Amino acid sequence: MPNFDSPTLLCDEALRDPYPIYRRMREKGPVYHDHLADAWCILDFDLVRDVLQDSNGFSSHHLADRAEPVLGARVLAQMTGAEHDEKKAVTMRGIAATAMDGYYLPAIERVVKSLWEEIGTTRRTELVCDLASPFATEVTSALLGIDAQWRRKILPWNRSVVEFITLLQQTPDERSRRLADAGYFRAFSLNLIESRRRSPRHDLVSYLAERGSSAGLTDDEIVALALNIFLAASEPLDKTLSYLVHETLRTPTLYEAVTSDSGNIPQMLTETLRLHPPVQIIPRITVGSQDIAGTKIPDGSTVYCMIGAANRDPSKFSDPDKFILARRENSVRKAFSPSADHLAFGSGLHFCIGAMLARRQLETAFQASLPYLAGWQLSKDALVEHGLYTRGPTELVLEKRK
Ligand code: 2IO
Repeated sequence: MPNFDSPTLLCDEALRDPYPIYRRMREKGPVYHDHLADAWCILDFDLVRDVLQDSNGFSSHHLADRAEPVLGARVLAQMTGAEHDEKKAVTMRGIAATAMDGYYLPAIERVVKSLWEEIGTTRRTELVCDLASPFATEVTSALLGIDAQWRRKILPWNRSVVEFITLLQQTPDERSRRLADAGYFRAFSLNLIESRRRSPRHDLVSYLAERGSSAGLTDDEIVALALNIFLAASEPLDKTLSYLVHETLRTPTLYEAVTSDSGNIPQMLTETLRLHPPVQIIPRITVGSQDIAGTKIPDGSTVYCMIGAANRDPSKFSDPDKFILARRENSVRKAFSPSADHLAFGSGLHFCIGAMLARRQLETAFQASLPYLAGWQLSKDALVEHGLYTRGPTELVLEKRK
């Protein structure tokens, strides 16, 4: 019988601010069974990392129900063994060939500058809407090769895909609307793949259309991958840029540190990702019964790796809720690799393949924003955050300095 005083992820409070709930869960032990969500929440840093590194005992086959209905085929996060390695390798080569080439980063810089020029014509701005979201959409579309004229059309489709995959509850009506939207998005992508195969350009869809099949990717899998990359690359990007700006403007010493020495920017990003990981939950399913820190979890159970809780584990990070620029326990050197001291990019076999790309995109965008930030300050109650599976600012209001 569930106890209704027990902390649960299925409540509005968790969407507004999950951190007090994580603390209450942690008080009950490092593994907490959320009855309402029917999931075992793992809260400690070391345990989360252990689970993510054991892809035999903790599988990601839940994506067959959570992602495949909208993506239309299996994605890398569902694969293992030689198939996984081969298809991941071609995808990573595609990302490198498209984004690490001397054209992409300057293009990002232009996008960010032109958004700030537009913002500069006003006295007040809501930065999620005016900067972070259009930035995320534009740079992700540019990577994949989706022309500007389509962006407005695909955004609601992408929203539906994101919601289908990340919302812990949905009504049958919402579910069918999202499935329909996803169908339009897949049809659009298939069309894009076929047209890029006929006349390739310098973008990731062209790359995968041309070389994907030699790594065993079917067209349906390339479509799934394109949708996966669109959501996985754009959804966390606007959130992290908004947090970077918010942390910088609310602490003058941080602003000083990043403007006087751009060498501090990677550290700024590293600590932002620890304190505000945009992906808060990484689910897994137990294969066979599993023992985690003395708690026995039955076969086939849902386990939630709670990234936001692990990244603020007090036994790992001193003063864990505080932003500390040069944290010794959060090394910038390892921050974008599988041995990172934070878990914002996951860990193990399915460690984020876009970590390096994210680093470059965000460092470029943040650096280009710094000269403009001088003219702005946070308004009162500037920041509104929302979300649990993916979480970030939904409002960040700035006003011109007098
Ligand atoms: C989208 C959830 C934003 C991924 C999923 C099918 C796979 C995978 C993740 C991240 C972030 C998104 N899961 N990226 O958690 O590709």
